[in-house]
Amino acid sequence: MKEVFTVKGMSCGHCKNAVESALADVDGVKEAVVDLEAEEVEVEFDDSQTDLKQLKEVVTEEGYKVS
Ligand SMILES: [Cu+2]
Repeated sequence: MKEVFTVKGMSCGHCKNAVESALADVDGVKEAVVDLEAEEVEVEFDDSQTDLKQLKEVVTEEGYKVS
């Protein structure tokens, strides 16, 4: 499935890469794409292996704010 959520605090390409690679490391995640301008991340994942709550936690652990 595909979900989009807001991530606050991403300011540059480094932040984009940090969020994308942290999400891509989660089992079940197929793709994570950050839109810096929109402050959003779109994640495609297998919901039998992970869920939105876990994905948001991973982003929070990287130091960014989710909503
Ligand atoms: Cu940055």
